[in-house]
Amino acid sequence: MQKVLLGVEAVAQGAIDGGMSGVYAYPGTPSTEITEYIQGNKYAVENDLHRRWAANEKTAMESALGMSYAGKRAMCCMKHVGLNVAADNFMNAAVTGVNGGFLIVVADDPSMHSSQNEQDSRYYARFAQIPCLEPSNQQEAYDMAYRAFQLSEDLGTPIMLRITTRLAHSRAIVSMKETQPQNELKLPEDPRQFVLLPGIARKQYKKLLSKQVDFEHCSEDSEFNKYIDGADKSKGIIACGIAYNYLMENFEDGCPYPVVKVAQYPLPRKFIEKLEKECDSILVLEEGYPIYEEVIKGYLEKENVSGRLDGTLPRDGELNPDIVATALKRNLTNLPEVSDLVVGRPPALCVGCSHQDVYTVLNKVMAEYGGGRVFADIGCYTLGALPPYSAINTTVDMGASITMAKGACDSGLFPVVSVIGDSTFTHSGMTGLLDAVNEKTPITVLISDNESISMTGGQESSAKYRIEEICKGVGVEPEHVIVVNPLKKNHEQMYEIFKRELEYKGVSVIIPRRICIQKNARDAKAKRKAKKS
Ligand SMILES: Cc1ncc(C[n+]2csc(CCOP(=O)(O)OP(=O)(O)O)c2C)c(N)n1
Ligand code: SF4
Repeated sequence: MQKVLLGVEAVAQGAIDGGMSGVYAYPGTPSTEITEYIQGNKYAVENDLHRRWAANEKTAMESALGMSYAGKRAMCCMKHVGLNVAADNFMNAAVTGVNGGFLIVVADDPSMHSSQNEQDSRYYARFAQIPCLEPSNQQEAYDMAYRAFQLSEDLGTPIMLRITTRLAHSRAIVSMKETQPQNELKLPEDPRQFVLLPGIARKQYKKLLSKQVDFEHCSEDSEFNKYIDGADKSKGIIACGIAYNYLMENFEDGCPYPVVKVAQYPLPRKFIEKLEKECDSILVLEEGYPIYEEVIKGYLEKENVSGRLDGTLPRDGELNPDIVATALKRNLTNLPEVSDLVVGRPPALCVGCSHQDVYTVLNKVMAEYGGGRVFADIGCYTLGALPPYSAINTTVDMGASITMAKGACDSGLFPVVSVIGDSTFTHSGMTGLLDAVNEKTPITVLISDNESISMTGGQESSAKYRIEEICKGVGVEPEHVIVVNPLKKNHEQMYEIFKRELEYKGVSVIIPRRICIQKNARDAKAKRKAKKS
């Protein structure tokens, strides 16, 4: 059977057909739709595959490893910066190894379309010393997700599948395979495999090191890696992941140069050595950091290797067929004109968004102090950094609003306000709040609760209606946990509360709560649809 699928959907369908028992994930562009596809998939619903959102990427990764421990096939998905959050478990899962197949899908965002950096997750796979798959098209994304569980079980290791925005969010026809049955529950044969006490961890780590040769052989034999010969040996090309697609788009009749197509790491050494022997120079095309260009060029700076490091390709941002053509010194003619309709539109809060009311009042209060600072977080409310609000001074990573506010406050800054959303608070704000409570740090935390994870499309927030209970549980004094309704008619009351709590010499939490208007409209539409059917 064939379907037209987005790259992310191809991953989801491949995992379902590959015998997965559950997906564990926290939303983040461009990975979100993998889990959403599984949540809406008939087979996944009928067979009750695990598919509920986790509180953050670390809890997702750990739960997926737990499913693998129990012998079943588990997938964990996140955007690239999510892997920073899950890195502790990720690195250690490489040492424990797996029982049931364990697939970690990481979606990178080169050019930072909706992210704060463009880190390359292939570094993490190298760091953890585990195999990494990187599809060049949607069919490979499906095939890799389908095969990854078996590969993981055969090699006894987690497998990373790295995709990037362009592949994640474009469609192609995908041929599907027969659905594999799920694994039966089966505990690890070695009861100590997952007990990383130093004595056991040392043995497990040696095991991981001894597998490195197998990983390399596996890459050389992989159906996804290829040596494609070419008549013109003046140049040999190493094309990684989607860059292979961009390369081939340049040549209707096939590439004249020998090419090593790399879609499974570690690098297939034999192919690279052959290319090096046969060609005068080597061009490395990789989407992301120049990781393998650096490896091949080496410490001695081999001069016949080019790529992002020597300026043949730009050092940052996404690749595309035109950039590859320029690197190959091909003439770019007949490029289509970009329509006048395509203009840059800065993102903005929706008209009527509850965050607008929060910033209107906050700006009024902060103006009276002049020198204070607002430490914000990541979510729709980050748009408060732009005019007309220009209300926030920092946005760094999820959870950093409360902890950075604490540090600034420790330095003597006053007043200090933190702005965080409900989902970001439960993702990684709660622990920072505990630090502040423990030291009675005089900060005011605004948890702008729109009952939704809006920035990524309105997924269910994990602590709906329980934010105030969590804050009190962490130790914020009940009289300093205040819920307000952020509507224009309440601005005066909000102003009084904000001002009073800013003056309080301890931790205070204000929760402006009103549902995101987009989420509200979507929920109402879904209800109407359900009623009709
Ligand atoms: C570590 C990490 N994971 C995921 C994301 C993607 N992401 C950005 S903001 C956000 C959550 C926003 O929800 P919330 O804090 O409730 O704010 P809202 O958008 O609803 O206003 C997510 C999941 C990210 N930027 N970083
Ligand atoms: S999607 Fe919701 S939270 Fe985001 S700007 Fe629009 S109304 Fe506000």
